[in-house]
Amino acid sequence: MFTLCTLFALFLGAVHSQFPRSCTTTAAFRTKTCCPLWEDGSPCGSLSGRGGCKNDVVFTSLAVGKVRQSYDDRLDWPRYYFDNTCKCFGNYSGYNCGRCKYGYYGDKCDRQNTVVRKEIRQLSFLERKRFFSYLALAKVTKSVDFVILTTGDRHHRDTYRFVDASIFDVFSWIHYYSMKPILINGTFDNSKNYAHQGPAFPGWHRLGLMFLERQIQLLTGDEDFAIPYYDWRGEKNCSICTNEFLGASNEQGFLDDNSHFAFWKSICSGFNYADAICQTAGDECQMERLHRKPGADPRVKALPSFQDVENTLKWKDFDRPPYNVTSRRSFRNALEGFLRSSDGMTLERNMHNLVHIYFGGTMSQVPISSNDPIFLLHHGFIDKIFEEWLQRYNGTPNDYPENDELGQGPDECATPYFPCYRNKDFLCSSSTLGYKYSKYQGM
Ligand code: KOJ
Ligand code: ZN
Repeated sequence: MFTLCTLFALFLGAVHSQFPRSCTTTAAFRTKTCCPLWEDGSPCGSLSGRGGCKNDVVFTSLAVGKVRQSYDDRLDWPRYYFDNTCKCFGNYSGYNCGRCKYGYYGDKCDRQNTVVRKEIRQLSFLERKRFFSYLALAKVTKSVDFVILTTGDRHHRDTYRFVDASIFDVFSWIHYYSMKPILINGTFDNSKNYAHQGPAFPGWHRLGLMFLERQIQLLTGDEDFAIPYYDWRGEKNCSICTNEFLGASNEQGFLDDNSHFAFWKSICSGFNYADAICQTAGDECQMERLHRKPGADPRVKALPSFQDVENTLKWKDFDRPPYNVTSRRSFRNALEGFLRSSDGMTLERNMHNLVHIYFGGTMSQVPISSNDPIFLLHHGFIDKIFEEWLQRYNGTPNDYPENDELGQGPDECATPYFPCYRNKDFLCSSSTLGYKYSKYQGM
């Protein structure tokens, strides 16, 4: 075993590449340019009118004009790495304008499709099997488009390495990377991150699901693939934690050997090193199996109720000052689960956060929670509630507030997705992004 692992590690060590794989060359970093050639041989497919290489990525006021020694590579995303990126025209999208905007398909990106995300218990036997097969494929298929970052010491850029990961693991890593403590002037701030605890939370996670959904559509050629959701309202216990669905757990809290994800390993396990990034990436031998202990945490008496969801939806303001975990009467903070939804005043664990804690194990640890596929189903339902709010109050990008959370400004790029998607742009009907939700239990 030792020899196999060592060999594997040496093999991966030879891979030198970063984010969009084709933008990880020395030349790309030196020129801070990520404008890869499209099929027609021109950067961003400019010869075919798909897009152009532009220096106009939005960036935060915080960074302007300041020379910073030891600062976070994700601030002003993606400026630390790239100033010039592809700006795509019409329905074209992607890091080289070779893809279509969400919701569009075809060579010319002129075909629309709206996929339907269903409650997992609404899927037919065949649809469910297909979902598990697709996930299995995404877990073992190396991402052609993207590579991930690992570092030994974030203060030293020469320890930054970009390695291969599977499509599912790229998705999982994005969540991990977004919530690493933020490095400012050489010290780490543990209290903030780019995906949680602020107005970016609903949209950031919406984009995460869209990203993986599209990657799986491209991988399988199945344009109708949609991630299912789990409506946990009023559940006495987790009824999908069986081997037919998301897997039962054994005595130690590992997933049952006969379940679909029994032998999946978490990328970035052992995440608790302060100033490195995902040191276990690429090292199969250091990665841990998925843990889950639904209902075992004494702090969680029950999954959120129908009434909890209704109460959350009654907060008309998308978010409110100070736009963090202490925001009162804020839909975002109630949904994220730092606020009691009935009074909008009491700060307590609820909704999204409570469900994470309910599952225990991998799901209850923010840096690695996205490794467990039940994360997709939980966040699918969180996104469905977000969508319900958008429809009830006619939410638009204008409802997204200016705020002080790093990387969470309305015009900042959701960090660390590539290319840039603005945080505020997810406050729109999901059907304009290419998907909608089935009705289930009255919602
Ligand atoms: C995991 C997460 C999250 C919150 C919790 C619990 O990913 O967002 O666990 O607080
Ligand atoms: Zn999260």
